Amino acid sequence: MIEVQTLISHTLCPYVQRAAIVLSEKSIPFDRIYIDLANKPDWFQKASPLGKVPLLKTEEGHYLFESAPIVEYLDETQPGKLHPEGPVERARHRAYVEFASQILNGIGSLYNAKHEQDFEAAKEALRAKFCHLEDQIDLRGPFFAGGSFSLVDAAFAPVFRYFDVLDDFVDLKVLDGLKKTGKWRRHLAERPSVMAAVAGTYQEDLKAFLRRRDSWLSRLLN
Ligand SMILES: N[C@@H](CCC(=O)N[C@@H](CS)C(=O)NCC(=O)O)C(=O)O
Repeated sequence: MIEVQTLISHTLCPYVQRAAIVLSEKSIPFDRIYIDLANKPDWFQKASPLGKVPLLKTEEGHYLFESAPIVEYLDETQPGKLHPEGPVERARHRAYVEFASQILNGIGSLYNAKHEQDFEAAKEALRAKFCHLEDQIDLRGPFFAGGSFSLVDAAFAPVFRYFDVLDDFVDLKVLDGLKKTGKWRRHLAERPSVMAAVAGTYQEDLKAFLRRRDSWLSRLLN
């Protein structure tokens, strides 16, 4: 029997979403196993040397860890390239995938900030990163690099998903006036692979997670 690939997941993890989006973009059937990160099973600890999701169990039973190598593995082994051909453009795309990770760290600083001053500083740092990003987005759209979906899109869709939830509660102004970013964000939100990357309970689950942070943002959500 041919095994399908398995994505070892957590319901809220943006890095897991990257892999789920790429699997869907490439129409690869896959199973998901959800891990309680507060209570990691032994098999997971053994398979994941950094103790993190995502993990991808390949059809041959190999465990791959870290979202960037996982999505590159999928891109190299399955038809429909999501990385550009040229080495310079490819390096630039890899850099913007890392940029998305740094923005995710910034979102973490925002929702963990205990005091207003740290919260405001995290907001400003995020705003500066998005202002830089705005200038990097291809004018033609609808994706980061123009007409075709890339791994950079898979990395940023989960970033924007945070703002879709936060916008209901707080006027962060982090993305205000960034026209290309706004268009790109709206387009990604409607992409079937992006919509399918999380469960229907994502919004409520994220809100509950943010409320439990006991942070400045938690108070704004309550
Ligand atoms: N650099 C990693 C980051 C993955 C990551 O931070 N995963 C988080 C969940 S979103 C995790 O598993 N954390 C382990 C823990 O909370 O114990 C990647 O790109 O895959």
